[in-house]
Amino acid sequence: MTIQWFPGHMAKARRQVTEKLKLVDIIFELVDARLPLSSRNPMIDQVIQQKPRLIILNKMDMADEVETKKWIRYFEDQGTRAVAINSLEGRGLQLVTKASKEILEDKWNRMIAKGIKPRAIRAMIVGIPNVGKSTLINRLSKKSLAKTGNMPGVTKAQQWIKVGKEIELLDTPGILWPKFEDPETGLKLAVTGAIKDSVIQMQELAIYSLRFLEERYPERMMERYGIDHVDEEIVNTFDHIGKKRGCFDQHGDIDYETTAEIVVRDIRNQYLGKVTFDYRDEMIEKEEA
Ligand SMILES: Nc1nc2c(ncn2[C@@H]2O[C@H](COP(=O)(O)OP(=O)(O)OP(=O)(O)O)[C@@H](O)[C@H]2O)c(=O)[nH]1
Ligand SMILES: [Mg+2]
Repeated sequence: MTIQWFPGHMAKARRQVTEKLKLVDIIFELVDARLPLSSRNPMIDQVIQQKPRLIILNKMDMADEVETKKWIRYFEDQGTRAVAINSLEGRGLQLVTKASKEILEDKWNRMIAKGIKPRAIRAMIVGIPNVGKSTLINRLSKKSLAKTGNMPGVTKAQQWIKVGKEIELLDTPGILWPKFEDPETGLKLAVTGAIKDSVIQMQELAIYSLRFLEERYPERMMERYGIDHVDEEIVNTFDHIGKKRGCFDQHGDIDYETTAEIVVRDIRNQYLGKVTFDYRDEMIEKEEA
């Protein structure tokens, strides 16, 4: 699937993040735990430069737990701290505070040694659309007693949210668009809801999803649809699922578009369980090749 964002849009978003960079001590890079690599903005390193960073794998409740652990290790092996959380239910939030303090410990100690009074850590969330930035901000702000007012020396309109005593979070996240030359990345982003359905070819997405399930989770596919493989003639598979789920048009034929929508919706609604689309071992192999 090839989807193009407007380059102007992307440049503007990038500029907004760059402008706020100097206000914060640390970046919370939010990624989708179901696709920890594919949901990153490929320019992220250039955008945030040397700023300390914590990678937050959000929506961990929807992802394959074994893979999530592997991905955390992958990022940490690369020298970047990473934690997994569920913003919707507020799970793992204390890890964010703990990791942030550890990442900035040296810097804080240096400040204290110079006689500078320690202050709260200032952070900004960045991430692609729909990754859960607003949910995390709301979750963190609910825990806090009050929003802090404008801070002297920074943009007047800038609002900060107090997270416990130790962190202050910028109330507006930075949106970084995903960009992808690899069509599979587009499909992964589409199936997890990072791309508007109006620009998605639903049947193509359903075919990708079924092939993925066949490869990774055939037993769950069996349970849901009564098949453990995708037919070489893809229409046969659509016919089977369509019939099972009663997707007929007014002539009594299988409605392929509705069948496709059902498959994609089933995955998004977790009827096929916790699913990770970025497989670490496979992606590292690809990277190394
Ligand atoms: N299951 C689950 N759903 C989540 C989690 N975090 C966010 N969501 C859902 O993901 C969807 C998108 O969340 P938002 O917080 O609006 O995402 P966003 O990054 O602010 O999106 P934009 O503002 O469009 O850039 C919502 O339906 C949330 O309920 C999570 O940890 N687990
Ligand atoms: Mg939002």
